[in-house]
Parts: sequence; structure tokens; C-alpha cells
Amino acid sequence: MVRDMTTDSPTDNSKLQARRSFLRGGLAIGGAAAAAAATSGAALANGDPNILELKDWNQYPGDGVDARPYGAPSEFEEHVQRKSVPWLTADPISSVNFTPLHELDGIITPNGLCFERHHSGIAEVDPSEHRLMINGLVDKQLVFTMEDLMRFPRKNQINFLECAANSGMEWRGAQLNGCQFTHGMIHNVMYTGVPLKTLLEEAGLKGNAKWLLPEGADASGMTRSVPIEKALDDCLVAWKMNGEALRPEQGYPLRLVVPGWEGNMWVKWLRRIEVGDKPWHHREETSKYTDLMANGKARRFTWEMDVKSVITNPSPQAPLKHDKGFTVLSGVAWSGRGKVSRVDVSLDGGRNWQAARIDGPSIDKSMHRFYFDFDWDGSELLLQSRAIDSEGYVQPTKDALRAVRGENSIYHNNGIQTWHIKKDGTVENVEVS
Ligand SMILES: Nc1nc2c(c(=O)[nH]1)N[C@H]1C(S)=C(S)[C@@H](COP(=O)(O)O)O[C@H]1N2
Ligand SMILES: [Mo]
Repeated sequence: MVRDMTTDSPTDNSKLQARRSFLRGGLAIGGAAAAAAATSGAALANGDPNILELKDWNQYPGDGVDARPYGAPSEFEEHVQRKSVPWLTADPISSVNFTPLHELDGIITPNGLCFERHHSGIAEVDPSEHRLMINGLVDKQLVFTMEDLMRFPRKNQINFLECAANSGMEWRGAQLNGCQFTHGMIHNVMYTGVPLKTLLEEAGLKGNAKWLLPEGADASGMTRSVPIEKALDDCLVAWKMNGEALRPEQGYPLRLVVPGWEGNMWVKWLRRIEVGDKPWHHREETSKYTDLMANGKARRFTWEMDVKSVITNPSPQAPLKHDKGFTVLSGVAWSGRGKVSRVDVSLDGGRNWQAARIDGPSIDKSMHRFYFDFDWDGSELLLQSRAIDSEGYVQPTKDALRAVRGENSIYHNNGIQTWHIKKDGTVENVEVS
């Protein structure tokens, strides 16, 4: 149990702010709006200074257009941060931090909040000195500058990247108190780049070309074996994320996008792609990123990230701040095998299920956003979400997962998450069986 990381406690001020904005924008929402209006009406009768008094921003002009050449979030959003779990790794150089999923909405992860996973820290690469080499079983060995790459026909793709270790700390039981920590090794970004297929065709694949070995330019020299079928299908060599250059944390100036497959294969600071006829069996696909089964054997090359979902609001870092009544529940779902076709929500630990509403774009191998609007009766709840993908795969319970995979795994935990909602609206990470 890691209590001290739940720092996002609501202040009275933020409660007031929430009511004010609800009143301003909420007139068409019916019963819920009426309840909120009644509260605000009482505040008004007592002389709410937020209504009666002039603020600085009402009276004095603000910064001009030259003050913020590259914008940053409001200072009131300072608590919205990537966070690490101090005891998880020995040092921050080979470590991970987590996306604050409970602070986000829609499907796109803002660039500054995308979780980071580095094996040797953030490489600061000068793009003018960066090269991408393709060698091995090709007709022509090629070297590209960044300018060379940008002359190829481009493609845009929205894809989630999930580290295979996401939720890994939860394998043996509920541990971390917040969806940021249990599920935050994921981000969902629109990438711009050139299809890997185009570059491989430029080099010309030999008949026996079956595998690729992408390699990173960071000090970890990250490598993974990628089968040629995937490379020719939907992989991208990308230099933009959400419209702007990749952030250094995400592999500036170049990274591999491997849609739906485990994050480890999305090599950052991509400098070389070797073409071979068999996998290389490197560290990241033998000692790491394999799944130790109950019989002592390890599953290998488990690339696809199976269907998964989590309720982000409410959750331990985002408790319910209102009394019983109209409640908007929200969460995210994704599948490495396609689209999410349905998300069900349970209020009673998986006994009864109701369909949630998926809202926003539904894109292959992308995050989906779901909502479930319900009338909270103020009693304790055991919230769960269960996603079903376009292949018909249903997100399993943690018990079902352990029955097949045993107790030894870290990677590929897509089990159903349970949040215990208390009567006072606080939330705890629990497991039901
Ligand atoms: N060159 C290089 N590529 C890398 C890594 C790395 O340490 N070095 N980490 C990998 C792992 S384990 C993951 S989960 C993703 C994380 O991507 P992100 O930092 O954009 O979240 O990058 C992958 N690519
Ligand atoms: Mo990872």
C-alpha cells in the first residue's frame, strides 16, 4: 500500500470552482444541474465573494502575445504530473514514470504527460548528426539523414503504446493506490512518419529476410527482434507526436511505432535497422519481456497487448467529491488486436454489468474513452470495467488470468481492476474473488 502518493486531495476552493463552472455551463443537463444550482444559490445568498468581489484578472490586463512563445499549462494545473514509484527501481536513469490518467479526458495523451521508460536515461540527440541505417539482408544498404526521411510520403496514425509491464506490480494482488500507478504505463498519441515498409522497399529485401533488429542510439543500445510481417504491415518510423517534434523523452528525433505491440519494441532514438533471417534472442526478449509460467517455462515473443480497460474517475487519486446523486464515471479501454467494440461497467464487483457509452473516435489499436452516467445512492461500490475488442476477446478477471498464467508473471496483466468506493467518496484499490 503506497498511501503517500495520493496527494491530490480536494480543497474547498476547488469544490467551489467546480460548482461555479457547473452552474455556468450546466443549464441544459436537467436534474443534476438543478441540484448544483440549488447549492450555488445558497452560496449566493450567503454572499459568495467569488461572485461579489472583483479579482485581479477582472481588472488588470494579462501577459501579451510575446510572453509565451511555447505555451505551458496553467499554474493551477501544477499537480498534474508524471510521477514515479520511488521503491520500484534503484535509480531514475533506468526507470519509469506514469501517465496521470485520472487527470485526462478524451483519447489523446498530451505530450508533456506521456509516461517515460528509459533503460539509460534520456538521450539528447542532435538531429543534424542523427542517421538511420538499414543493413543486413537487403539489396542496398542505406543511410538516411532526417531530411532524407522527411522527403518520403508521410502517414498519420493514432496508436496507444503500453509497456508490457503495465499493471505488473498488481500481479499478485492489489498494491498501488491510483490508476496512474496501476495503469499509467500507457500513452495514446498521433504519430507522423514514413511507413517502415516504404524504407524497406527502398533498400530492397532479400528473399530470406524474415526478421528485423531495430536499435536505439541511447546508451542502452535497445534492440528487439521484430518479424518482417509486422514491419510490412503497420509499423511507422515517426518524427512527430501530436503534431510537434517527438519530445526527447519519447525518442527525439526518431522512433519506431509498432501498433498494438508491447512498448519495449517501440525503439526510441532509432539509429539502425538490421535485416536478418532469424530472431536475435537479445536481452529484452529472453531475460526480460518473457512470461514465467507456473511450470517454470517462459512464454516468449508475446508481442500483442490484449484488450484492457480501467476506470480513471473515480479512482484513488480522484475520489468522488459530491454527495449521492448524478455521477459521471469515466475510463479508458484499448486493444492491441483492433478496436474496442464494447465496455461494460459493474457497480457491485462483477455480479451485474451494464454497457458504458464509448465516446470520441474509435480507432484501431488506439485508446477509447468511455463514460457511464449513473445515480449514486451514496452506498459503497465495487467499481469494475470490462472491455471487449473487435476480435471478440473479453478482458479477463485477475483470477482467470492467474489460473492460466500462474503467480510468477510481471508482463501482460490485463485483468479487471476493482475500485472500492467508500460512503465518503474515497476510493481504494482492492481485489474481489
Ligand atoms: N532506445 C530505447 N528505446 C526504448 C526504450 C529505451 O530505454 N531505449 N524503452 C522501451 C520501453 S521498455 C518502453 S515501454 C517504451 C516507452 O516509451 P515512452 O518512453 O515513450 O513511454 O520505449 C521503448 N523503447
Ligand atoms: Mo517497457
